[in-house]
Amino acid sequence: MIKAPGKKEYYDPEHETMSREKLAQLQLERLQATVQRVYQSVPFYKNAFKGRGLEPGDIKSLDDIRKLPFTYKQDLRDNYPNGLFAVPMEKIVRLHASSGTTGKPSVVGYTKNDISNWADLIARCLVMAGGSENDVVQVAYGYGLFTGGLGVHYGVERLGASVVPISGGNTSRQLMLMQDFGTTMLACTPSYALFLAEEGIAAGIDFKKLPIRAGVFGAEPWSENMKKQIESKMDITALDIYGLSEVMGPGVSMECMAKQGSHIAEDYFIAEIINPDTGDVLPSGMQGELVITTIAKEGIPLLRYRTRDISTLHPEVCACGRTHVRMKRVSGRTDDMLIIRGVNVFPSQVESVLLEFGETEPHYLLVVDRKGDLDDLEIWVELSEKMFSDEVKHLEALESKIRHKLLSVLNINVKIKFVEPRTIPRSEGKAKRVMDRRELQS
Ligand code: DLL
Repeated sequence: MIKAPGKKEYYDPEHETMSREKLAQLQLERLQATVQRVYQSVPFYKNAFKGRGLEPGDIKSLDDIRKLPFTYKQDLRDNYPNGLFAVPMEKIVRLHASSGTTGKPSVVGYTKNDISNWADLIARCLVMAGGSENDVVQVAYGYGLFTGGLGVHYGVERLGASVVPISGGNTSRQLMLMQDFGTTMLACTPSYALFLAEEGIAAGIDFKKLPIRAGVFGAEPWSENMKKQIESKMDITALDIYGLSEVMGPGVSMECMAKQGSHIAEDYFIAEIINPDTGDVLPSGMQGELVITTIAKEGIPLLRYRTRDISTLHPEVCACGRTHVRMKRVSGRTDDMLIIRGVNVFPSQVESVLLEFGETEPHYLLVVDRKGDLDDLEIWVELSEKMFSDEVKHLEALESKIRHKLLSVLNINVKIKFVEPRTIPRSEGKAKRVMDRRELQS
């Protein structure tokens, strides 16, 4: 199934390349309307406003957003399932829920307009990755309550490309269809993309000979080195797509071909970076927690949602011509951050170091224990078949190199344990990088 190549520069040039001045005006109008709406229809927000002595009319400029209360994941849970919805249930056409491992999930509801806007935003993202109606997009994100599968699906159709709704898993079938259907774009988590690439190579597939040329990968943090591995193994351009169910799902931001960060769809969302401890807004370029206000959502509009994701904002116009602010790749979550002997450690830092040497497999696990009163971090790293049968001396030297590099990056001593090929569990969705056994022991 071969389609002719076709290219569009922007999906929605008017909004994607709008002057910052016009964009600010649009944002203010949409923010004011959202504030009015939640004040009138969501008791949770009305109470929060009253508690602060705030009226919707007090939001006169974009800077006034700082007067608004934050919204936390816990607020969605406390109002489970639909207490924060701003419209009656008859207006809701779809429900999704976030992947919570404990307790109740946070539930999000979409109106017809929300679903349609989301499809437009994903179509925008696909065009950023060079997509057009001539593409065949294999959606290997999970379908279901998770927003990845269905979210991307409707965007592919909106663009007019062909969607292969295979969902996650069943790797050999993924590879078969990729070849038979002439997949040109792949959408899945980066860890699953890497797994597909490795399995494909092991099965003798030469990706260079396939039409696949781009990947839209997200839903979990990944490093630049991981990106390079996927790109070289699959012979594609790998781009980062970001989003979270509470705020919409995939498509909140998307990396363009200039690869200088991901553009946040600022006509739909207002982004801020704050100091997670004090809640103060930080100036552009400084790292902190990303906070998002939805300004065009009907089902469940959220004010200043605390994403817990750590990033940086860059407002300068991009080489691609888009004016929307770029966020740097998410380096981790404030709540995924491990504190080992008082030092902050993110799995993505470890990943970056491991992949830098290129001698181990990109499969690893951070195992945290408490020995006596001390935290102990051991990093399990998978060896390739070749390395596994290598000389002990070589392995010892590699172990020492990795340990020293990690000491300089993390500022703590860690142990490295090499494990046999294919022993670290693979995931078809979000990868699990940490095994924290500290609580289990105490
Ligand atoms: O993961 C939505 C999504 C689906 C995004 C497909 C991209 C592609 P949740 O399950 O609610 O929604 O998880 C949201 O995943 O707060 C981040 O911590 C993480 N995350 C999502 N995208 C990225 C990314 C979907 N590109 C949480 N880089 C977010 C790093 C990401 N982390």
